[in-house]
Amino acid sequence: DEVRIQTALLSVSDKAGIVELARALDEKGVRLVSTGGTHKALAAAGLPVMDVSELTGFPEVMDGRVKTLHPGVHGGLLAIRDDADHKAAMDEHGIAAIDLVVINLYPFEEVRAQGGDYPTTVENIDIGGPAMIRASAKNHAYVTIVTDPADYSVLLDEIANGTTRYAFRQKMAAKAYARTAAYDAAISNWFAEALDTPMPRHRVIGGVLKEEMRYGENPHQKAGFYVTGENRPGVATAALLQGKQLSYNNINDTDAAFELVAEFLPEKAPACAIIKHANPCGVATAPSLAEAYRRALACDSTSAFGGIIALNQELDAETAEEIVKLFTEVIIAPSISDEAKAIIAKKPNLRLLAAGGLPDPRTPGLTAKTVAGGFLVQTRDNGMVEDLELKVVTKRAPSAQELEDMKFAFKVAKHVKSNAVVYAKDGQTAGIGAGQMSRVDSARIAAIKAEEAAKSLGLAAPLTRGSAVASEAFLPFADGLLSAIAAGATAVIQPGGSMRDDEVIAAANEHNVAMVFTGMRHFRH
Ligand code: 93A
Repeated sequence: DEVRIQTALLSVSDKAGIVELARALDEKGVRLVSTGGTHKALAAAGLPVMDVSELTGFPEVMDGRVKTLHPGVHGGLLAIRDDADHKAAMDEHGIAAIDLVVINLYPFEEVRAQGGDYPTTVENIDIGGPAMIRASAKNHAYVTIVTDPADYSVLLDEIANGTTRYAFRQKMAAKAYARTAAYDAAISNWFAEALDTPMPRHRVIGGVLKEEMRYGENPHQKAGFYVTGENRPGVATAALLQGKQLSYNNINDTDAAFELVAEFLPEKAPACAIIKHANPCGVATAPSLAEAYRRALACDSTSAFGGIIALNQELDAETAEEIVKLFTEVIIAPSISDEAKAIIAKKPNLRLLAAGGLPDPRTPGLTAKTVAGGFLVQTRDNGMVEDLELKVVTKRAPSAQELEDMKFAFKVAKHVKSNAVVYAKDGQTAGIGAGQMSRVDSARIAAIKAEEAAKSLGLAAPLTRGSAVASEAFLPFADGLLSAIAAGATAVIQPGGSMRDDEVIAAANEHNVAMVFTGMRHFRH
């Protein structure tokens, strides 16, 4: 099953490493054929290389739109080498066998991510490249296809004796189809965006494996991290500066933390979110980042142990000093100062991620969830309280401070598993109730957490006293409201829209509580 590599066709947009690869192939006596730009680069390096138009007897035309789309190329890729008819066709038409194909495609994904204009993006849809990749991969019985510059060294190891093995060609063929599928998925997603139809019949959803994890949510499960190339700064694009590889749960929680903290604009105030099991156990804004961390921690310092910390701006030395006092699994921030890096380095197991920016909470994008036999897809919950028309429904309107706390609490509630009840005061969560089947239970749990926090901080009264409370979905009855009032809330924010809104409003008025309706729900399951 070994195939000797005699002729290689190299056609790459990303020219990194191609001269070195071509030189190594040349030294093995491999004949090199190449397209315009690649040919130029190789010839400039003094390598003997044939232009593909020499091979086809047809020039590159139409600004390179047609350069390899020719039977002289595709016949050489697709011919079954030991089939008499195929051989006869090759002889008759002067088609030469191509044994190795090295291609990377026009950078459609990069151009799209950089917001290229429409015609530029269209021009970056590669046609000839995917055609050659798919032809070579189909004929992997004879042809070796390389689509990733990271595989150049793997290839050179493989062909140490001048041949490739079937198992290798098969593996590379599988990778090649994943590449063309992901490429077409990116084009399909771009069209969905351009047409503003996020859920059309013809959209393909796909991603490529970024890394395999040691295990999944539990040690007996396998797991991989696939990326869609959306180029949203986040856990998918973040650089791991130190610490062990991220686990499945780390990635899930880090994403939850970073998407939450990104709701708070860095130019408004430093913010910190601490996450456990994908739910926040404390969120705060403050004049300094270190203070934001301390206040987020104060909400539930017990749960924060072994948690995941997300920051909405550069991690500085002061905050790093605070964070290393407690056991933390992961920190993610847009960037990390050099002093902070040095401080975190004292905890070598702590995973430190620099994301290079914050994910834009208003980006549409998609989320997916599997069900038995399929998966559900929806656009991201990109609603933001700043964009909503808030309606005061009680006799008493909220004070400016109450309104700020309401918005803060509602933002956090959006990132808490339903049913979610969040108390907040002075830009700091006071108590969070998550994931209960009954909303009243969530409200009670949030109040209990606040009392515990008050005890551990030595406060005379829990922070819920005089707080704003948010419910991510409407309060169906007055009971939830009454338990929040009992905990000390003076202002309530909720979507509204229950059949019993009147009862709930009446109860609020009776207790002189201010309530606003957002008109938008934030279920999260
Ligand atoms: O414009 S294409 O769709 N038409 C072609 O016939 C074709 N052949 C190769 N794009 C084509 N390619 C692509 O050109 C390759 O996939 C590669 O990305 C690029 C290399 O071009 P050059 O060697 O001229 O820089």
